Amino acid sequence: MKAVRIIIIAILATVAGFNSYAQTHDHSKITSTKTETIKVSGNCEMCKARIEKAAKADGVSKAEWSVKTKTLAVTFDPAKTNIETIGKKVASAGHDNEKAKADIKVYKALPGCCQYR
Ligand SMILES: [Cu+2]
Repeated sequence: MKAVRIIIIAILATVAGFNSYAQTHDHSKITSTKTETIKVSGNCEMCKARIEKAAKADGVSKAEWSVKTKTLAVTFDPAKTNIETIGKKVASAGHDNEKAKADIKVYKALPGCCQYR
């Protein structure tokens, strides 16, 4: 019967080990990021800087706009923001995109080289 007792102790120790593992390993605290790409109107390097600056708000870890393809790739925390919000931020800086259009007043205030319409 000694062997049985040892096996039971071994099982209990394993279960206890799992429990403490679960407690120190809270899955709700792990943040996952999402990357999405949207079309954003613009012309030049100045536009690039403006678009990326506008997109980099709370929850956005990476924003990169391409002058060549006119696409903005954003990496963000879906718990903090979403692509619609990011699109609105970019539009409020003067750049039309898939999610929102820039206000005419904001657009007219852009430097001449940046006016894409
Ligand atoms: Cu520009």
